Amino acid sequence: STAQIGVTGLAVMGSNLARNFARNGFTVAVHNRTAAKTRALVAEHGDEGTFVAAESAKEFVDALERPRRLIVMVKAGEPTDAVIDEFAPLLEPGDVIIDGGNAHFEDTRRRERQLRERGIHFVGVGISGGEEGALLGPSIMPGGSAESYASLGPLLEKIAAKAADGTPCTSHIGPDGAGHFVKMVHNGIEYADMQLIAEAYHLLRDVAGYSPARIAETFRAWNRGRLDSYLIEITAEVLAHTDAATGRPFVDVVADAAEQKGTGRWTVQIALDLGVPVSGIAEAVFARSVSGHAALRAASAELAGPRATPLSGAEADAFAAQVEQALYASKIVSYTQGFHQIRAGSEQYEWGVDPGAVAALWRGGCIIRAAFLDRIKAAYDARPDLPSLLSDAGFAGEIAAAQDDWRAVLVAAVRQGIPVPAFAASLAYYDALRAERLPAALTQGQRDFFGAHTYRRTDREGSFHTLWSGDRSEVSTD
Ligand code: NBP
Repeated sequence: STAQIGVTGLAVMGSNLARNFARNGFTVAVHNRTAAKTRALVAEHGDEGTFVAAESAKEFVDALERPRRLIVMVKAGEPTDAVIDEFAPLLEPGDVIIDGGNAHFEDTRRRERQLRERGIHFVGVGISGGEEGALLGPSIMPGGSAESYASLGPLLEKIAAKAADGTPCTSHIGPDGAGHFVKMVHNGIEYADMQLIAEAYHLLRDVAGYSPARIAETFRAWNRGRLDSYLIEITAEVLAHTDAATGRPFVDVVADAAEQKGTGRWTVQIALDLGVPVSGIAEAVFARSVSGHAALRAASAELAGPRATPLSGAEADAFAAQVEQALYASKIVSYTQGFHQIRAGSEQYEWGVDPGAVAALWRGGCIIRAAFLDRIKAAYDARPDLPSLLSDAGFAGEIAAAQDDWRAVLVAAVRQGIPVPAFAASLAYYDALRAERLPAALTQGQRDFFGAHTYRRTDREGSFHTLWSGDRSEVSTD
């Protein structure tokens, strides 16, 4: 028993994670259901560090130092349960099973509960950064007992990405499902970020009249400013790419139907359960869904509406600058909504998640890594009980400065018939929060009318009902 850590499940993520541990000086036990993959990993990458190849579950468990730390990197869902069921009987109290897959946090809560009864720590770890991140340094979001983090944390800190200031992009998020929950919201924010960028692209293309190459340049320039982020960087790469077969811009030969694996959908489903308005993320999920409805779109192609007339010259450039403002303001709103969801989840499940620490560990390794996250960390460090990111004076000031352009971009989009659901939802959220009175008063009146659902008044305590089908007098219902 010499290995400090074990990885079972050696598809792309597991192999790369195992190699990352080995390259950082850890002895890594490796195991896969199909043993040929284990042998292939060691044959191809054995020189990168010290691997202990295990063919059977028993061999794997025996290779691990006690308390054992074993990472499960198999397909999320039933395969994860199958692997846990296989390994748990071979383990001893104090051992730690780590699920690095994209599990639903409710599954993680269930598995943690079941294993805790046997004295085994179960750590649900959200890992972001894709294949390359797993190998070179991902952002790691571990949820589980403090005791298990004490044992596991130092290893994770070693293999995690490092932020610009050198801090590892991992820290203990909270108990049981907290890590997978935060990873889920990360993915929801990723969906919103991607949709906002897509809408900006659409506007630059059809309203500013820019070519894909020109838009790539524009994103490169934005990436040198406050929008500096991995997603903006790769957007420029994708837009600058030419299809070898046709010589056309790559973005023009790809089918315009976006797919999804489901973590964005989970974010919205859970937000609905928690009652948290994550409208930007929801619009991003629905936008992918709309794009995929080929028959519906084909049947709607003749619907009336304006065709965009592109601008040119200085007008186009001025519009592009406004789009940058709209994109930045909308991005602040989607992070505001995502952090609200994290706070709500943390309260619901009593996780004690530190939002500033979450912002800190998203600064490197993950898909939404961005210079902007330093600002979010600073906002929460200054005021850990910040009710909303929009209550931070810095962000509020930036939105105040951006909002005229933000509104102008939406006006242009609406006039020219360009769908911008995430931009529009973000602005609507902002305006709803700042409104002195919302039409929700009318909604309450309607609910009282048809269902006697009662309402509260602005001038008196208590709950009331109007006798709508009688003499319309008001009765107190307390
Ligand atoms: P996959 O999700 O494709 O899973 C393949 C692995 O699962 C193989 O090792 C396979 O073993 C094993 N497996 C299956 Br399938 N059923 C099994 C069972 N019943 N018992 C034992 N092993 C079983 O691999 P991946 O793309 O590397 O992803 C691993 C996890 O990481 C997933 O949960 C994924 O959602 C998550 N994740 C992926 C990314 C990414 O960028 N791909 C990023 C972040 C997180 P076999 O070789 O014997 O078939």
